[in-house]
Amino acid sequence: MSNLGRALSFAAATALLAGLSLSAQAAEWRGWNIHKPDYPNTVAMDKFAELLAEKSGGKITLKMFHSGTLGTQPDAIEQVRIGGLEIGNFNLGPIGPVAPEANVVSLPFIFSNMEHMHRALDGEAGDQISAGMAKKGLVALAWYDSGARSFYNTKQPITQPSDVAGMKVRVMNNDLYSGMIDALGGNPSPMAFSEVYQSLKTGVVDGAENNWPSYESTGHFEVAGYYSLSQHLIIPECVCINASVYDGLSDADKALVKEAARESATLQRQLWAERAKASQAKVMEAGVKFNDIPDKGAFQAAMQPVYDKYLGDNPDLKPLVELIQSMK
Ligand code: GTR
Repeated sequence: MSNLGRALSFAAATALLAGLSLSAQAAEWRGWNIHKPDYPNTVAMDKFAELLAEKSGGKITLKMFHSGTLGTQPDAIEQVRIGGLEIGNFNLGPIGPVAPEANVVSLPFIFSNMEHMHRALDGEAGDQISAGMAKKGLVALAWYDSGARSFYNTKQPITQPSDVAGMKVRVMNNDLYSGMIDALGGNPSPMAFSEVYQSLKTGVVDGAENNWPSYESTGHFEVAGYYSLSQHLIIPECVCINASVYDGLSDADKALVKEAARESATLQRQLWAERAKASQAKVMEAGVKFNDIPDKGAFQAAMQPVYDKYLGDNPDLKPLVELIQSMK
């Protein structure tokens, strides 16, 4: 090799090395979120991105893609698992089919209220759920609130299980939810979040179920005006990161990423509590016909087949179910 050739290949090697070490140091992550710009989760995920950049001195940046622009939730979960995306704010509902431990939160009425859910997640049950998710490629950095989900529909108030009989009800993609509607005598229709408005409007489905903020932010209240307070599911959400990306971080970076996610969760929970009230007030003002279901006993009793199926498929998870139930 000539001297010039040697000099050039040395320069090329140096540039390559510099490039490599730069890319090893600087991370540019992409994040998925299903909600619209002013939703509590959206504001909190933007805060997470801001905190990541701040705490890492610009070494870790996160570009958030809101409003589900990068695809449906089940697809995005898969993307974060395989590393096509680094970050997602996911509801644990659609994670359940991937990680059986996480599916425990999708057993109807497993939590009696939000405090019960928080206590469980902050303790041993939460550790088992996180471990189950990590095995499937998703590390939960922090938990967000998502309130309680109740039924709404285009036809009539729901006060007892037989009111759901014969109704076509949209559910998230998870067999437990289909089983739940079956157990009430309805026809479950698993469907992406983005399709629900049109389906309610055109009569493809008669009803769906969600918390106050999502019922309001999606405009579902405009086309399905009966909201019945069944509160059958209290499902937490995660700020999740791809497990290999997380495992590849230094201990210091792991700590700052977790800290940023947890700080964003504190903000999300505050905003959530405010939005839940505001959304309820907004839909009531718009004329939604609301009814409480003070005694939910008949709905709870009807859920036995859902528990039987889950425990039949996952006998090893019985202690986790019992642990959560014992914390009521
Ligand atoms: C919302 C939740 C979303 C999505 C949606 C749905 O409450 O925040 O992640 O799961 O419900 O019903 O699909």
